[in-house]
Amino acid sequence: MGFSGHRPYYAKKDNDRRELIFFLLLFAVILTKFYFLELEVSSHATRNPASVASSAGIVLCLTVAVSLFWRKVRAFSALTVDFLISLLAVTDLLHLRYYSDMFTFMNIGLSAQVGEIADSVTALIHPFDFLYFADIPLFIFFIYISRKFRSVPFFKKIGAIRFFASLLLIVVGVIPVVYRFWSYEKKVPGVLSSMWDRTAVCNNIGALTYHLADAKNAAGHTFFKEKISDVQISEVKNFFKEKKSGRAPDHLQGFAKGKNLIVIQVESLQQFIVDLRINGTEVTPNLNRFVRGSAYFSGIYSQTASGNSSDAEFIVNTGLYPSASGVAYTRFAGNRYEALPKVLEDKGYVSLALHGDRPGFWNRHRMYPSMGFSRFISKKDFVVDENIGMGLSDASFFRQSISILDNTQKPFYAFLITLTSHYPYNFDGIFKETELNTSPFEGTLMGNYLTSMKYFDDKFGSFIEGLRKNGLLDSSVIALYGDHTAIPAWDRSSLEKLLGRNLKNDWEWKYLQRIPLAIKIPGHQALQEEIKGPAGLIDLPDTFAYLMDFEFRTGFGTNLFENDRSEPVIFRNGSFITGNVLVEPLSRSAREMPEGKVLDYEKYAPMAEEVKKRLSYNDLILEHDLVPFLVRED
Ligand code: GP9
Ligand code: MN
Repeated sequence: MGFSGHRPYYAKKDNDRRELIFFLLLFAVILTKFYFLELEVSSHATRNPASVASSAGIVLCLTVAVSLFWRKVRAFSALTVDFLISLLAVTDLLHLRYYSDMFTFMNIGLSAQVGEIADSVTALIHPFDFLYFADIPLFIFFIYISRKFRSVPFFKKIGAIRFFASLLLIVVGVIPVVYRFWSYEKKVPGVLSSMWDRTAVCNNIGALTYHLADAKNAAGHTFFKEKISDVQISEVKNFFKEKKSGRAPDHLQGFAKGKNLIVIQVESLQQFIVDLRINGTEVTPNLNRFVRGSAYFSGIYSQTASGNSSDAEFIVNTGLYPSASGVAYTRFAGNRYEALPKVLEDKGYVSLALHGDRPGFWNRHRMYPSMGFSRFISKKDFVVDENIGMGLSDASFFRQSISILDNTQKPFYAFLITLTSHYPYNFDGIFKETELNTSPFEGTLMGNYLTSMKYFDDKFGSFIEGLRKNGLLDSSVIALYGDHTAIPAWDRSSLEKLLGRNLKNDWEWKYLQRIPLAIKIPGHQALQEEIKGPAGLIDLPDTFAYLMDFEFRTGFGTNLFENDRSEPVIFRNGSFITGNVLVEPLSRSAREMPEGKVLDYEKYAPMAEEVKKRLSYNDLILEHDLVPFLVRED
């Protein structure tokens, strides 16, 4: 009697072990790949235990799930999963090298930009990167050898015990993932939906958990989109068709036609800084001088939402409001816009954006081409001869920008975004170069902020001098504004102390949340006056269109030079300012600013409806990529 027909006990045991070894190896190999990837994201990757557990949880769920597949396709499925996930890791590597950013499913479909990286793959890929796929032939060899020398199949049928044990393992894997999502969101609310810095997210929660969060966002936005009817599209279209522009001084209409446009977005520049003195010293003498030589708008309120700097950029360039949820720059980079750079390029301008941070921060490398910028000069392109805080110092940024602008074809639209005066305002390099007696605020957030502003001002002064020397000062419209507020609510008391004002109430606080806006019109001296009416950055594109004589068809704003402006300043949460009244429809409140006198809400209810309607149009435009329909002639 031979052994045929009977599977010997030791062979069965052996077989169990081989399959177990296969999946254990697969688990370990995938985790190792992402371990090395995370080292490329940051050489001092955080490796918080909760993040490591979450990565392990994801790989556990994947390997266990694939180990339940039908025996005959199990090997193929496992190796396909391994291949795809290795491809994801290598795609990340290439994105990191090209854009200093992680790959995101949100940007799939931005074909022009995918092409950009595809063209450079050979230059970006390193021989060692192929190691990410090296396990696959080894696994195939392992299975082949085992099959050759054993009579029993490598992969087994799934019995009940194994099935339930696997389900249990999947539950065990899911727990740390859910925990990491929850704990990170708790620490940094909104971070996983806004994804403002994907590499930072990756460094905090691990590359795999980042990808899971990113895939969840992409799926949410793709599959849970409400349908839009033709009637709705025509309604939005009519809104823009019927948008009336009020009367504005004739002598300014088209006054700056053909001039260059230089827009400077200053990080965290809040309005109270203008003309501020501390211990007898002017904090921003250069800015103050610039303001005196410009049309100065002192009633501009920040309209940004969770996109901070990127929302300010978005508002100024597109004339649209920020996204109702998530961030426009990361959610809607695939949309088509009639934004300032595109409109000006169509008029023969060259448009360029300059910023001293990594190109992937806030998804700028994707969003700028979508808005029509033909060049983006980022930290990758500047000579990084001085780094302060998040990136290139403002000193170096402004210095290099002068010669870049000098060498740029005219006319141009240059959009400059400063960086050094970023929260928490205490980067070393600032203090080395800047002297300001901030007593009694030394060493506090307020003291550091004032020093940061002085630092910015010194460098801005040199920039203006540089423009004067190369003749650009007299041939360019220069607009400067603060992107958003600087002093958080928890530090109200410092602002009260600095300004000697009581800011206890919300409307007083809101009144202080203004950001300055100054527009210098070359050759026009008559405008050196303060314009106090309430307005927002959203009004900038229409204002440039008026001054420089072009058409801007899809913005919600209106020309800031209009006489008797009565447009409400709309905030993303539906509240608005009209005249000196702050209206908050959610709490049905209307108060006079800054004193807080209670007014009859009902008087403002119709305007609240109008505001709601405009914000809903904005959402439709973003969600359904409507801009091309709005400008199409029927
Ligand atoms: C970084 C900077 C970020 O590029 O623009 O500013 P934030 O959005 O954090 O204010
Ligand atoms: Mn900012």
